[in-house]
Amino acid sequence: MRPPSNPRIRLVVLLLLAAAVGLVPTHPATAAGTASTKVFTADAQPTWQTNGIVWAVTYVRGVIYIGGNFSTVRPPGAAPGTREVARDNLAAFDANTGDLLPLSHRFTSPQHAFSGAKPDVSCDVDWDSQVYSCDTIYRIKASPDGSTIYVAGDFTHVDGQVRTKIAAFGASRDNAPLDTRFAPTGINSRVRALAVGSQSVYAGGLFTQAGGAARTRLAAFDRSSGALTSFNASADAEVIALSLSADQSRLVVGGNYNRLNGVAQHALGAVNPSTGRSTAWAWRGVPRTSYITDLVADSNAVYMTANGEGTWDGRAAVDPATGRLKWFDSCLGASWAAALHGDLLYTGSHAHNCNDTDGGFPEQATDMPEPRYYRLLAQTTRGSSTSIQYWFPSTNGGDPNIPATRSVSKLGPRALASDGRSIWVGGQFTTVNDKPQQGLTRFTLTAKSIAPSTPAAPTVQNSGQNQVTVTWRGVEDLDDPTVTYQVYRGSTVVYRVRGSAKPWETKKTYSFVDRGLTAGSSVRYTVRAVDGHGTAGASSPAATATVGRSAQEPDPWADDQWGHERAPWSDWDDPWGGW
Ligand SMILES: [Ca+2]
Repeated sequence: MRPPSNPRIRLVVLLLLAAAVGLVPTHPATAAGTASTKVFTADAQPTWQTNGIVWAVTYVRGVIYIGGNFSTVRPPGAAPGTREVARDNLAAFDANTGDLLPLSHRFTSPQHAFSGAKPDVSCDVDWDSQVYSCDTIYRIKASPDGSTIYVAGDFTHVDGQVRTKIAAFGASRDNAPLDTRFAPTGINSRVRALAVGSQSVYAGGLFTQAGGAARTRLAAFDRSSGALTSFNASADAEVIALSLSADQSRLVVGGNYNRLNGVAQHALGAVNPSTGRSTAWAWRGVPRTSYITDLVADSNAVYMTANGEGTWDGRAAVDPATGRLKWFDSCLGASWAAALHGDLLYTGSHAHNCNDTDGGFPEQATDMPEPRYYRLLAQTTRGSSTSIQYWFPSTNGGDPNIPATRSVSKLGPRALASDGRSIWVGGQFTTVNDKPQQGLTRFTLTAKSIAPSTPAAPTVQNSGQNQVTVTWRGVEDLDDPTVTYQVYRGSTVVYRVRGSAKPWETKKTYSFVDRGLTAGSSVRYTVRAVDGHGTAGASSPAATATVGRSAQEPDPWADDQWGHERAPWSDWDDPWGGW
C-alpha cells in the first residue's frame, strides 16, 4: 500500500498502526535479534524461466519444484518465445546445477464462458473468445519424510484423471507418475493453502465440500489413502496459508476470514491438527483490512506475511503454542511469500517504506508515480524485534505489457524456498535487478557479491594553482552498504575514499582536489566503486580538464550536473571520511 504522503500524517498512521497491533515502539533503538546465518549475495544466478506466473516453490531432496500458471519453461538468458520446453503449470529443477528435470504432467479444468462479466484474471482467459479455465497450481508442499510432493490449486484433472484441486507425486528426479492412492475427490473450489504432517494433508481455500462431505474452507486427508479425515474446522472466508508448528501440535491458519470455527477471529489462528478445534491464540492484532498471505514455521515461531489496504502489510513472528506475538515489522508494501534459511526470514513483497524497522529504508522516489520497491528482504527471526539485513536485490512487479485489468496485482515475487545453498524466488516478475528474467530466479551464498553501480561521469574543474577538483555522485550496491571509490587520473588511482552505497543515500556527492599538476596539461578522470567483498563496478565515463596556473575559483554554491547543491568543504583531503 501507499502511505499518506504527508510525513506527519504518516507518522501518526504508523503509531496508530503500532498501537493497533499491540506493540508501540518506545524508541527506534529497540534491540533487534541478530542472525548467525550468512546472507545470500544479491547477484542473481543463471536460472530457468517460465512464460507465466510462479505461485509455488518447494525444495525437497535435491530438487526444486515450481508450480503456477505457465505452459513453457526456457533456459537462462533465453528471450520469451525462444528455446521453450513445454511444462504445464509444474516443473522441477536440479537444485544444485539448476538444470531442468523431466517432471511433466498436464493440469486441466473445464472451460467457462464469461460474456461481459470480468473473469478471474488469475485464470487462463481468452479475451477474444470470452472463455476462461482455471487450472493454476498455488501450493506445493512436501511430506515431512521427503517422499512425496502435494500439489494444490484450481485444476480438476491431472493427465486426464480426476483430481479435484489436489494431487500427489513421488518426490523424484525422474518424471514420477501421479500417485494413484492419494486421490481426494469432491473438492468443489480452489485450494490455496497446504500443510503436510506425517499422517495428514491439510487443505485450505475457498471450497465448501470435500471428499463427499461438508468442509468449509478447511479439510484434511489421510496421507496414505487420500480419504477425508474426521478433522473438521471452518473459516467464513478464504484460507490462504497453512503451516504446522515445528512440533506438529498446532495447525496455524492464515487468510482473509473473520470467523474461525464460528468464533470471531480475524485472519490468523490455530487449530488442533487432529480434531480441528481452535486452540489458544493471544495476538488479535491483524487489522480488519489486512490478511495473512503466507506462513512458515521453525522451532522458534511461525512467521507470516500480510497484505493490507491502507494498513499493516508487513511480517510478524508468533509463538504457535500460545499465539503470542514475538515481533512484527510495520514496513509498508504488500507481502506475499516467506521462506526460512537458517535463522533468517526471506520474504517477497513490494516493500517501499521500512523506515521504522531496524536496518530499514525510507520511502524513495516520492515524486514518481510509484515509489522505489525493495521486493526481496532478509531479516532476523530471533528476539523480540527484527532487523532487516543489507540484501536488496529486487524484481519488477510483472509484465508491463499486460494491462493491470487483465492481471492479478503486479507484486513481483510470489513464492520462495531455500535449498540450503540458494534461495529460489518465483513470481510474476519479468526482470531481476533490472535485467530480463521471467518467473524464477535464485541467489546463492557462493556467487560473487553484486558489483556496485557505475558512477556517472565526474565533474572536473580547473581550480587554479595547478589543481583540478573532481566531483562525483554516489553509487548504490545491493549487498554491501559501503564501497570504496577509486578516482583515476588516466590509468593511475590518485584517490580513494569510502562512502555509503545505500540506495537511499546515493544523492551524496564526493570531491577530491588533485594537486601539483602541470599547467596547460589535459587531465582525464574516471571513477569506479569497489565493494566490501572486493567486487569492482565499471568505470564511469571520463571527464577531462585543462590544468590552470592562475586561480580560477569555482562558484562553491553552483549546482552540480545532477542538480544537487555542492558542499565543497566535505570530504576534501579526507581519505576515510566522506560518509
Ligand atoms: Ca556488492
